[in-house]
Amino acid sequence: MLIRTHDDGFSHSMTSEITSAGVYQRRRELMQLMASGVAGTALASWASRDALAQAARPGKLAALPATKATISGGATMEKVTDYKDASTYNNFYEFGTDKDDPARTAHTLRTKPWSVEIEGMVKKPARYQLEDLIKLSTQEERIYRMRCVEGWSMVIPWVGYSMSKLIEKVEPLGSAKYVEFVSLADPKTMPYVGSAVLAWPYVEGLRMDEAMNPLTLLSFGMYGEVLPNQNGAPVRLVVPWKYGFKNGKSIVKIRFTDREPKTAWNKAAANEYGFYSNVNPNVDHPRWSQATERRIGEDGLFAKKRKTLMFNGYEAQVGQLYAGMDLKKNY
Ligand SMILES: Nc1nc2c(c(=O)[nH]1)N[C@H]1C(S)=C(S)[C@@H](COP(=O)(O)O)O[C@H]1N2
Ligand SMILES: [Mo]
Repeated sequence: MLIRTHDDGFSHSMTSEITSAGVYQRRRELMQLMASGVAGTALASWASRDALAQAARPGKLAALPATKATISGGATMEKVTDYKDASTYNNFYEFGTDKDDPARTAHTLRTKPWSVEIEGMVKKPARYQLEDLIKLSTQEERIYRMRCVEGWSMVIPWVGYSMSKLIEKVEPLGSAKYVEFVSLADPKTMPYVGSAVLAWPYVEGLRMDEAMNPLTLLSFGMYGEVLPNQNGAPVRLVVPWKYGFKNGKSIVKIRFTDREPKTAWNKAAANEYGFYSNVNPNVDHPRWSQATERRIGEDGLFAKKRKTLMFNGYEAQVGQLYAGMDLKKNY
C-alpha cells in the first residue's frame, strides 16, 4: 500500500486517501512506526489524521487547509525540503539580494488589506480582495520540484489552485495571447525597490497556454500554512517546469495582453534570461552550465550534485507546449 508505483504515485497508493497537508511528514512517521512494530497504532491515527497534520505543520503561521493534488505531476514523492530552508534561503530582491535578506527584512511587507487587479484583454476585469481570491477555487496541496536558474533546487509543498480557474472566471478575449504578473513595488515597505538591481515593479509573464496548464499554480500557502512574507505572501505564482524567477511573488496585478510581456530579468540581461526560461539541462546559461543542480538540504561534504531534468521533470505534462520550437533560441 505504501509502495510507490511511479514518481507521482499518490493516485496509486494508499496515500491517495490523505487529504490534508503534511502527508510527507506523516509518511516518514509511519515508516518509523512500522519499523518499530507499531504500525497498527499508526494506521489508527492515520484515520484521525488531524492530530498528525497539526504536528506536521511548522506551526508558525495560520493554517491553510488543502485537499490532495488532483493533477498528474502534482505530488512528487521526493523528500520535501525542510521548512526552515524553504523560508530562509530566498530570492526576493525587493528585500535584498542575499539569500538570507528576505527572511530578515520582509516582515515590513503589509499583506492586509491586499487585492489583485485583473485587467487588459478580458471580458470581466475586476479587483479581487484576497479573501475572495482564496475562495475562488478549492485549495490543493501541490508538491513541486523547484529549480532556480542559479543552480539550486528544493521540493516544496505549495497550497493553491490552478491559475486556469481564475483565467476561466475572468474570460480573456480571443486576442489575449499572454498573461503578465506584476508584483508589489512599495518603496516604503520594500527596501530595495528603487535600487538599480532590477527595474521595478518585478514583472513576469507566461504565454496563455502555459498559464492555462493545470500545473501553473496560484499559490497562497506552503507546508499547510499561509505563505511567509519572504516566500511571496499573500499570493504568488508557481510554475514548476520553469526557472524560479518566473514565479512572481506578492502579486498585485494580472494583465492579459497580445504582446509578449517585458519581464524584469529579461530587461536586466536579455542574453541570459529569455521569456521562456524552461528548465533545460541542454541549454547552458552564458556563464554556467545548467546540467546539474544542488538540492538544498543535501549540501554535505560528500553530497552529489543531481542531474537537472528536462522541464524540471515535468516533460510529460508540458513538453507538447513547445513542440516544434527551437529551445536553444527560445531560452
Ligand atoms: N517579486 C519577486 N518575485 C520573485 C523574485 C524576486 O526577486 N521578486 N525572485 C524569483 C526567484 S529568482 C526565485 S528562485 C523564486 C524564489 O522563491 P522562494 O523564495 O519562495 O523559493 O522567486 C522568484 N520570484
Ligand atoms: Mo531564482
